[in-house]
Formats: sequence, C-alpha cells, structure tokens
Amino acid sequence: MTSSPSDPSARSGSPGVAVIGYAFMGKAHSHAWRNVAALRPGAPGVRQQVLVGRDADAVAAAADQYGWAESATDWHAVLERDDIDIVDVCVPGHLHAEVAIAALEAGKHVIAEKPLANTMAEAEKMVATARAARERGVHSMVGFNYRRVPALALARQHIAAGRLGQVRQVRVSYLQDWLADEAAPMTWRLRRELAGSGALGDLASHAVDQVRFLLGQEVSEVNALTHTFVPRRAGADGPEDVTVDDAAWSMMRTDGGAVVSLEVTRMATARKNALGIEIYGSTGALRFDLESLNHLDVCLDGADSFSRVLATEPHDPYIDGWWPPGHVLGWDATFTNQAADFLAALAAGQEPTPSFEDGLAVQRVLAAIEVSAARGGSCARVESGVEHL
Ligand code: SOE
Repeated sequence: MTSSPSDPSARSGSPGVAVIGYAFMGKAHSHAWRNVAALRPGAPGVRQQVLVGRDADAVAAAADQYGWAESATDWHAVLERDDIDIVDVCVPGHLHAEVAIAALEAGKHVIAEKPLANTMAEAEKMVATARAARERGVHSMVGFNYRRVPALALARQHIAAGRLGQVRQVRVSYLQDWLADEAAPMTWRLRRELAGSGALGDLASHAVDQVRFLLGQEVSEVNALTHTFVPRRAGADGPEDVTVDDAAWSMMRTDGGAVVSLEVTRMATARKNALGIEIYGSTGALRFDLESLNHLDVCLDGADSFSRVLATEPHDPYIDGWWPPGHVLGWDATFTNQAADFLAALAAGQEPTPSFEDGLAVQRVLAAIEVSAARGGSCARVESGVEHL
C-alpha cells in the first residue's frame, strides 16, 4: 500500500515525529528533535509524538526521560497513524530496510541511521522505494551526522572554492577503543546477522561518506584488509564467535584522481571517538579531529604550515542559531543540525541530503572493501549507477 505524505499543515503545522529505537542513537536523535526549534532560526517545532521499542517498561521510561508524548512497542501501528509525518529509524542495521521501506510506503518521511543497510540488496531496495516515494512528495535521508559539524562543512567550502588546488591525498581514520579489552562482552554490533559488519559498516561508513562529502568525488577502486583481533567473546550463554571485523584498512582511488588511505578500528587503545581527516592539495591542506570538533587546521593562501581555526564564528556553517563566538558546540549538535536541515528540506519540498542514493554509494564502497579483503587485498572496483533500481 502506498500513500501520499500526511500533510502536517492539516493539523497543528508541526510535523509529528516517531523515533523507532531508544538506545544510544534513539537518545541522540530524541535530544535533537527536542531542541531543534530553539537552535535553528525559523525551524518548525516538531511534535515529539512517540518513541518505539520492544520492551514496554524500558521504552516508556526512556520516552518520559527524553520528552516524548507517548511510547509504543509496535512500529507497524505507528505507520498507520495520521498524526505521524516523520519516522526516524534508530534500530540496529538488520531492521533498517524493513522499517524504512514500510514507512516510506505509508507516506512517512524517513531518516535512517547509518549505514543505510546491512546488505547491498537491502540498500538497493531502499533506494528504489525512496525514488518512488519521492515522486509522491515523500522524502528520506541517511544519518551521516558528521556532515553537520561546522568545521567539516567549512572544510568542504574551502575545497569547493578551490583553495586547496587539486586534492591529491586524503588520510581518513576513525579510531575507537571500546572493544580493545578482550573481556568486553558480545553485543549486537559483533554479530553479522544484526550489524552486517563491524568497524567497516559502523565507522568506515562515516569515513567514506566524508570523502564523498568533502571532495565531491566517488571512490572508484579499493585495495583492502579486514581483521578480527578477538574472535570469541563472552555471551549471555557462554563464549560466542565474533562474526564481524574489528578493524579495516583500505587504499582507495577516487574518480577525481585522489588517493585515499582509510583506517577504522574499535580496538585502538586510548582512542575514544577519533575521526581524523587530513586532506592534501596542490596549494593547500586541511586537518580535522572529531575529538576537537570545533577546530579546523588550515594551510591555505600560500601558507606553508597549519594554523588552527575555531569554527564558531557567525559566518561559519551551522553556527547561526547556536552561541556567540568561542562558545563551542558538542557532538550532540551534529544531530540537532541534521534534524534542522531535514526539516528545512521538507518545508522546501526538497530531498534532504545525504539521500538514500548517497547511502548506497557508501554501501558499494564497503562491499568492494569486503571483496578486496576476501581476495587478499587485490584491487576491487566499486559499482556505480542507480538508474536500474
Ligand atoms: C559506535 O561505534 C558509534 O556510536 C557509531 O555507531 C556512531 O555512528 C559514531 O558516531 C560514534 O560511535
């Protein structure tokens, strides 16, 4: 059954939101919906209508804590409600396709957390559904929230303006250590049937999206390696096999002639949430570290070394609506900015970015990395095109 979008202006004017999932991402997205109207000039408020989860008592407590009007345990029933205009998918990856496709077909606008899906087949079906829904004015976005870091949006402006010249080399890493202790127990993120992959889908998805976002180029071929350092971990009923990668490495070429080195891991003792990006062009360079997300190191305009910029000026991307210069933003602000951009696109009747097609493009690079790794690191080409979907 496919429906046209429920029209929020037919009611109070504020779109009604449902978030499916109430763990880490459900909490981060709830925080964003609760604050978006205060932190983006002109952003419509939303009706924080319903938080959905399997455990009735736990999701009711979370709904109360996160500011939701109600909680529910049946996401299918939520899709039938005409007071819900937006469905925000914050569940583990194996459920992304089922929930997002059903929501789009029910006429709900959708945000899906990254990575778009656990498999290429799921991602392609999500894109096909999103393209059909778009024809009915129903829009979707994949939640690569780091596009909404002011310093990274500023980096993209510098590159697009040609201030680095020809981008030659990119070094992107995403280093965490929450699995470095081999006594850390099993979690859904370590089971392929639930997570799709390990650090690859969880962290390399962000890294690859940043390469596409910052350079405006596509990754065309990869040479890669993946590794699982701790193959078994304590589960609820005894030791279990870890069926995903702990870390991944890739050398990648882009269709714009750049060469990228990518490294992601959840085993890098002492590194907490270190998305690091270095971009070297013929006339300039940029450097960023998510653990200092308000700063951007720039070497531009003939300089021969980096200087540190605090990207919190009124003219910097996303700062309007937040705080005066120097009153730095936190990691959570990326989700608030993401929600604001999503609402602004809906209000303008435009497709939000990054689209499900962007999510599929990332998925294709991850798939090529897995193919190359399975071949001992030999080169794997990255698929392209969506017309056939
Ligand atoms: C865990 O690795 C995680 O929560 C990722 O899933 C998020 O996408 C990242 O932003 C922070 O770390």
